[in-house]
Amino acid sequence: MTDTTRINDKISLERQDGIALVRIDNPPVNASGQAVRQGLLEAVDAANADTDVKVIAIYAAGRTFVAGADIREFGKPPKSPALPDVCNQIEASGKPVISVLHGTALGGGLELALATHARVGIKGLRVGLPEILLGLLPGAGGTQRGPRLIGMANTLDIALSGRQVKAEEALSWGLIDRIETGDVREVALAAARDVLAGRLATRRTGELEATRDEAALEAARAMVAKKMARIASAPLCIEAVARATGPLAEGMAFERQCFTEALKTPSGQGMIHAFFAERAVAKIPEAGATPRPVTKIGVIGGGTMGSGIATAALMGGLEVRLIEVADEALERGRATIAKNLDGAVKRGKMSAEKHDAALARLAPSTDMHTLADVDLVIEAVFENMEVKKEIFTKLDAICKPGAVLASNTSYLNIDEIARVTSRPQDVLGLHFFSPAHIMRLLEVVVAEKTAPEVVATGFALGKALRKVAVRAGVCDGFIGNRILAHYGKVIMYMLMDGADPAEIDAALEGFGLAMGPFKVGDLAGLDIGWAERKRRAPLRPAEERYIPIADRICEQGWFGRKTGRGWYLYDDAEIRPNPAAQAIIDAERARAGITPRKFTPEEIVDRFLTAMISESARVVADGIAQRPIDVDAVFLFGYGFPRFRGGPLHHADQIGVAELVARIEAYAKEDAQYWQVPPFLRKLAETGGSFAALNTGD
Ligand code: T1G
Repeated sequence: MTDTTRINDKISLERQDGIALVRIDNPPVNASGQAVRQGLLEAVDAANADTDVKVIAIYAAGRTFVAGADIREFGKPPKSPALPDVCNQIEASGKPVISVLHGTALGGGLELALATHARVGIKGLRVGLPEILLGLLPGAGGTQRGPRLIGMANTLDIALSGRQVKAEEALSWGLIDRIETGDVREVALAAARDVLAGRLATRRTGELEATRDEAALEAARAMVAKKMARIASAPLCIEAVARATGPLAEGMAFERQCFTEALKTPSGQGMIHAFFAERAVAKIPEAGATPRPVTKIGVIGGGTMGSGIATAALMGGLEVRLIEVADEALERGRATIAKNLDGAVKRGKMSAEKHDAALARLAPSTDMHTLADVDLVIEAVFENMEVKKEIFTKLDAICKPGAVLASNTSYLNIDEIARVTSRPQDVLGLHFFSPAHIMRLLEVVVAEKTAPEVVATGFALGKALRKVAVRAGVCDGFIGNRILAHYGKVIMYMLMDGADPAEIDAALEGFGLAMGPFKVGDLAGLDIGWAERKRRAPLRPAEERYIPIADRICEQGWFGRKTGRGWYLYDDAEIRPNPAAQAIIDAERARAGITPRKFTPEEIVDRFLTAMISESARVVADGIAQRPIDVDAVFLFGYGFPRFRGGPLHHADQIGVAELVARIEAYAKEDAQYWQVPPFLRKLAETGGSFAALNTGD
């Protein structure tokens, strides 16, 4: 006989044949929010109080077991019961409590499972302690029960990497006790019966002894010092794990103290913000529109970008028609794609069979008419408006009705391109970032007449290619490159005034950038920026301070890595500053009558960030980016902005809007043309506002 009680709207309790089934149902990922925690306690208490119940099994509905604490509760006043207390009370249950895990049992979800007396995994399960990816550490017993069950080394492995462990590996460690297949509830019933029949052993994890593993602790400390120095929670995590050999209650108290401390650190705040930024950007006005189906695409241009985009599309399971003007260029493109796919296999991003299947979906051609049946085309030729207009005119005649026509242009006006077609509603920008099969950012540029379902199609394509798609309006450079063009000037001003390339790179890498701007320029090719500066020259205000140093470097034919020299020399093992470039810098300073002055790393960072933030504020004010968090996502996923800083506008709130206004006003005394306080920023300062408050839906 079965009877089911709804404990609350997230938890139900079903009882039959001496078994109590506790079901969690909190879409989308069964995060352990307050109602889940409260309901779990009440359900387990009720089961313990029921003399007919002999064993309790906890499982979850939907696509996954509990995927963690509810991150949306962080930073808000804590709501009891706290998850560690729920775990402790479940573990203390007088009757055996088991858990059945499916999907991704992560963070607080795995900690909840560790507090049960046995764990059954459903095939395909992955488990982990990804709190480190949020700049935190496990805060509900993971650092205490983990070492007791799987040892300190394995606990440190997953708690410091944040990686997801497949069920088979978890089974080999003893993290789960068996792997089953089938319906979660049926598996829970069967496992509960096995407990009653003595076929599934149960024990309280907290009663096990943890063994101190000094070698693992020392190795972790060394790794963290070398590779995770900016993540404040990492050393705290190690010290919490080290406490696991003591009494559980003391270890849990210490872990809680470390967790609370980590939650307050800038890196904790930054990485939580980055987590939400990656998801918030999908909230667009066109989200309700139905995307058009895309299974076959055309890519025009087999150069670096075109072949990168084609690679990403093939890895995303699409058929790709690669178009080039001549056989030789086509073959180069095809070869680049094959090399990219080989690299993906080497990096473990793709299996060998998927590699072969992807390559089989590639159809190179020099005939644009082969695009007649594709669902979407991405034009990725060089940045010349006339060439693009010519291509879109042809596409308009060749492609089927409803085909989406996209340009990968980095700067150019999509409205102007759309106007040459009879179908402007089907035209948008899909701006990928190089290398396009690796960088996750995709700017979806919405032109004046772009139809909502075409925007939705761009976002759906982004999801299929595992990109972080960000909605952008039409302007020169959209979001990222417009802001880059602005702060790129301040980098040149500092260069002209006395800061050398290596000093600027070192200062910004010290702030956390993956790579300094001069190294980035050498990597991408200085000729790209040179062409851009030439294109923009007619638009440049006469009174704008212009620094010709980079032009002089390019005039020597020094384009960076691809020519063996640029700002740096690449002709031997280590990269070193190019003395000839320094000579040009010195000559240009002398020619301008400038006596070079010293810049401290702090001043370099302050000027760089203030410039980046001020243009970011303009981009939000102009509606080119929907919200500040969209600008954060662009720089986190497309420009190597450090994740532990959360993004330029999250970081702006850490600096303080009023302080930023004061800095711009101070700098304006040197150059009032460049340094102007954006009205949007001044208003924010005057009203005591913050960028965070503008992230509606965050
Ligand atoms: N809390 C709140 N919302 C969450 C969430 C969470 N933990 N995880 C996901 N979401 C939302 C997400 O914002 C999105 O919402 C929707 O669910 C689908 O997510 C005490 C303190 C589970 C692998 O770090 O890794 O436990 O945008 O698009 O690609 O020690 O979500 O649709 O409105 O990512 O299928 C630890 C984080 C928390 C796991 C699913 N757990 N989540 O990926 O879907 S800290 C995590 C993920 C913690 C304890 C500590 C992924 C996923 P919306 P999605 P997905």
